[in-house]
Amino acid sequence: MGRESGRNPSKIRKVEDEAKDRYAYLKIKQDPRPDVYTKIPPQPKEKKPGQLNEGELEQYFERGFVVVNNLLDTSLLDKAREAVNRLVDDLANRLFDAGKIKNKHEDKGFFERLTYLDKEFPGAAIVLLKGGVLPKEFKDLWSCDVLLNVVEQLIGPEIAGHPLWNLRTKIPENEELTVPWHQDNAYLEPCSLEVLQATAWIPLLDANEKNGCMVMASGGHKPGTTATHKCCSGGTWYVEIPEVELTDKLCIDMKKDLIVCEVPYGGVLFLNNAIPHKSLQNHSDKIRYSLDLRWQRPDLPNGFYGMRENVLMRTDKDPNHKINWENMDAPAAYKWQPDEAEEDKLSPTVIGPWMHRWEIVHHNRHTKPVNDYRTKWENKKTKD
Ligand SMILES: O=C(O)CCC(=O)C(=O)O
Repeated sequence: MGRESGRNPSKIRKVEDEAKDRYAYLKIKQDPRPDVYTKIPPQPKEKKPGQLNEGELEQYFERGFVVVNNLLDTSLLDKAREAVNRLVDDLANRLFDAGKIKNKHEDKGFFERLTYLDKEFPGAAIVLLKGGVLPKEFKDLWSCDVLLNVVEQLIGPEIAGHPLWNLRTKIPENEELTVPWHQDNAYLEPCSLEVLQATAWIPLLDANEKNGCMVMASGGHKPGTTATHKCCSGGTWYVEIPEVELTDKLCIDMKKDLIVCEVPYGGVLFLNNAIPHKSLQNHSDKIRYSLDLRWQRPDLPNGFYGMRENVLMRTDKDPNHKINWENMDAPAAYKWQPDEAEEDKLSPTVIGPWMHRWEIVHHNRHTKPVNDYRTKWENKKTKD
C-alpha cells in the first residue's frame, strides 16, 4: 500500500500514468459519465487564505482526494474537542439517568472516557455517533473561511452544507466503527452520482495507520459509476464494495492504488463522493475522533431521500449571507431515523434508507427492523 501524508504529488504520478490506460478503456465503454469528479471548475479570481495550489487541485480531481497539512487553525479544532467533551458528558448523564451505567467516568480524559463508557454500556460510542447533535463549534468549523475557500475551488462559489455529516467516535478495537470499502454515493440516492459533493475529513488528533486513519483507492472515481455494494458488513450497518467490484468496475489495482492517508492535527483530507475508501481499525489506546463534513452546489439534488435540505453557506449573490442552521438542528432524532422514540435514542442500532438500495446479503441486529422503517421513509418522501 502507498502512503500519503500531505503535499507530495510526485510519488503517485507514475502509478496514475499507468492507470490512465485502464480509464481510457472505460471512457469508451461508459460515456457519457459525470465529469464533475475529474474536471477542474473555473477558479476564483481572488486569492483567498487556505486555497489549494495547482498541484493539490490537480490531485483532487486526478486521484479523487488530497491531504492538506496545516490548513486549519488548531484553536477551531480545540474548540471542537471541547464540544465533543460536552457531548460525551451529556451521554454519560443520560446513560446514568436511564440506569444503563453505574459510573460516569468523569475522571477520564478526552481520548479515553468514551471507551470506558462503552465498556460499561456496549454501543455507547455508536449512540454518540448517531446522536447527530451539531454544536456551535462544529458549525464554526464547517463554515470557516479556509474550508469554504477550498470548497469554492472544487464546486464553485455557490456552496451549501450537505446534511450527511458525522462525528466519528472510533474507540480502540471496535468493528462497528471501522468503515469498510465504500463510495459515499452508495449511502445516497442514485442522483447524487451526478453531483460533486466535496467532503472534508478532519481528525481531532494526529490520525495515523495505528489509530485508524483512512485508506483511499486512488482514481476509483474516474469510471464515474457507483459499484454494486452489499449490505451489511459484519456486525455493522455499513455497505461494502466487494473486492471484485473494486478491481473490475472501478479499475483499482489493489497492489498500487491504495493510499494510506495519515492526517496530522490541523490537516484535512478532501475527497469526493465517488472515490472508494475505507478506514482502518483503531489499534491504539486512544479514541480516534474525527468529523466528516460535506458541501455541494445548493441548486442540485442532495440524494438524502427527501429527509433534509442543504444549508446555504456561501453565495456570490450576497457576500454577507447569514447561515440558517435550522435545518441541521432539526429535533435531536438521528438523521436517518426521523421519528425515533426518546428511549430508542440510547439504542446502538443504526438503520438507514441505503439498506434498500443494496442487496442485504448479511443480516444482523441493524438490518432487522429495516422493513418497519421502509414504510416511514417512503411515506416521508411522498409527503414532501
Ligand atoms: O472516519 C471514518 O472512519 C470513516 C469516514 C468515512 O468513511 C467517510 O467519511 O465517508
